[in-house]
Amino acid sequence: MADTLIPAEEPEAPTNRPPAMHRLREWLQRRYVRHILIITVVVGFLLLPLGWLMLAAMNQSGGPASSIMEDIQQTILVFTIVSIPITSFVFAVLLYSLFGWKGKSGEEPPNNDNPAIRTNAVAVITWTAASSILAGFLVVWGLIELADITADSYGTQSITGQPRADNALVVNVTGQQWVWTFEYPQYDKVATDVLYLPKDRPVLFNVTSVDVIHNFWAVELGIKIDANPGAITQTGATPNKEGIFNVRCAELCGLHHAYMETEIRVMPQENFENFMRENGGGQTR
Ligand SMILES: [Cu+2]
Repeated sequence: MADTLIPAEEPEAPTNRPPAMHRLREWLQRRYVRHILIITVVVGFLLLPLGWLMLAAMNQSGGPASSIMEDIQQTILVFTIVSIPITSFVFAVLLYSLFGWKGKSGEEPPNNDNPAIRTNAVAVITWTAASSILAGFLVVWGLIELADITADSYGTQSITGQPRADNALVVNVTGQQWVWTFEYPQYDKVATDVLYLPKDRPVLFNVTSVDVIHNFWAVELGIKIDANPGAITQTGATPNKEGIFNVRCAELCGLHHAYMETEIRVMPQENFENFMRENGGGQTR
């Protein structure tokens, strides 16, 4: 009779097996389990500075310069930290499989007659609950921050697109290949190629383009919105820090897209008024 192929089977759990907690403790005492857990902790600690490193890189230009960007950075930090235990565990299993789980040639594969861990109710419930709590926390965090950011950026305008706050500054932003122009309608339409903003005053941006699609990205203010030809898109922010920050184009728009950038200069309200007056724009409202 020809050999029939019999699929490899997991060892059956014995019917008189000890309680789940006991088996779990036994499982945790196995050498490879302990090694993987130790590598997880070591890799975790090595990854821990990553969140701060990322923020340090983002803050090289002196940001965040608005509550929106503060929220975004906090979210990046929290998501990085929450993902570290999972990342380190995956890396630990990978590293152990590559370097620790090797036999010498000619060695028999280890004979494992214990039931697989996936048949252990305590272990299954623990890891399902842990990942659900982590994922649930991130969803709730994300939704709360999103609501905050939306309120801070769009809270500067009413449903009809008018500035909501009485003292809101309106800036008309125009993108074209490959420069940005900023017009201040409340100041006799002064126009500049650097974005001048007063500190602590809500700003409403009316964004458009005269040629192709660009994207107005005020990096340290944490806002980014498409600049479409023939349409006006709106966003807003309240700069809360004086200094020089960056505007970039975030939509591939042709040959010099990478150079389509300029500065944001956030200054005290008084200096802003003086600057506008010197450039021919007495406040008209
Ligand atoms: Cu562009």
